Amino acid sequence: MATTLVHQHKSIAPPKGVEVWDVDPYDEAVLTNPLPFFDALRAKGGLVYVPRYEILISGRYEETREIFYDHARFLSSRGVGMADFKLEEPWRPPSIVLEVDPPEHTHNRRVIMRALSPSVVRKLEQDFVEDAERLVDEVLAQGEIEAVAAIAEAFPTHVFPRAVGIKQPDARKLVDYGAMVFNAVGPDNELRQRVMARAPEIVPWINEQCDRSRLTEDGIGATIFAAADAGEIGEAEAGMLIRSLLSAGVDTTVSGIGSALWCLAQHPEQFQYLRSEPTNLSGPAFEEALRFCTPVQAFFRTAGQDTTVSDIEIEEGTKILCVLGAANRDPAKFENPEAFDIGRDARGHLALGVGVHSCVGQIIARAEGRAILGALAERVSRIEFAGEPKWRPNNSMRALESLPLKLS
Ligand code: OVM
Repeated sequence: MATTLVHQHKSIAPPKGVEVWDVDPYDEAVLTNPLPFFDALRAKGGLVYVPRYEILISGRYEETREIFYDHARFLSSRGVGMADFKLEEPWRPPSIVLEVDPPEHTHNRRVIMRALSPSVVRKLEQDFVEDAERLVDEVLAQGEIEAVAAIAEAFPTHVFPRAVGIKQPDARKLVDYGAMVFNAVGPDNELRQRVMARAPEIVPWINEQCDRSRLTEDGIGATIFAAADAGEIGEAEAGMLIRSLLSAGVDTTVSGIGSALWCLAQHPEQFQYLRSEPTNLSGPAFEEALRFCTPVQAFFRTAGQDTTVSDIEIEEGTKILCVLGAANRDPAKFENPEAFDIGRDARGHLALGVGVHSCVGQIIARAEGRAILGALAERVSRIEFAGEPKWRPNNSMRALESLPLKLS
């Protein structure tokens, strides 16, 4: 029997004791200015029910961490977006690392983990630093720049595809695919439909890059195909893991670096502090930017069984939106969370998730962040706004549309 799913997932009634909040977390005004939503969400309880989507939302640190950490009760295999893959056909073949549970997840993740290991990234890091220094010299010579294009997009789209071993990278297609992937986890709203309309020009190109013939023999991609040669995974799976690198490795770091620049422009005293010790503080500065302006604002999990969180009864099939950006500003976890303070201990933030699905590329992401912030701190004496920054609405990613800066 064919049933129409109103919300792309099972219909769920509000659990006893949770506040019902008629908010639209996907309203463009919320997506581009999420802080008031975060505060209200945490104030209303550990879980809140949103009738227009029949979902639960979690915005406090403790509950968000509990749900994200417990992959056995809160599944990824039914999709990390609003659509339940058990009931709706996904827009693309599911990721074999993001949209899967253990034990398959464990097996596939191990292959990528090895390809992105600390020793691999250590070898890349010197190149990242040199590229960052070259880029900073270039933008410094221009004086006024639009920093989303000139730094936030330029840097990751240069260093990451090269590290993967993409022979013919196309920065625009990589960034636009990221926009599709991260908008796809939202409801089927206008925003999602607008980016999905471009799938025919972007998806085939992405899929082509996942073929072994498109990859160099010395990159991260080649290491993944070596696991196929060793019989650990199939050739098709290796290609799917390349797709994961291209899905998760570009927009995330573009957003993280852009937001870090925005934070430093807004807090000149923090940039001066960073300049006092670029080597020691570029890591903590990037970490604090991840907490303060969390790139992946929210992912869903699906309750695989009837369960409880903070005494709230959750029915099997419930979609729970875990708002990592709100959890990262929870005063119960972070002292004075509304202060951007690169001297704080930001560890424990949920920007890179927690548990078995935590960001598998975090070592390389951090190396990129440190390289660019370190180069800025070494070469630039002041970062100022040269116009109004604009945020770009996205169903899961906090990202800038434009960031006019003056560097001196
Ligand atoms: C993937 C992937 C992994 C992490 C994040 C992501 C939605 C995608 O494996 O395709 O963004």
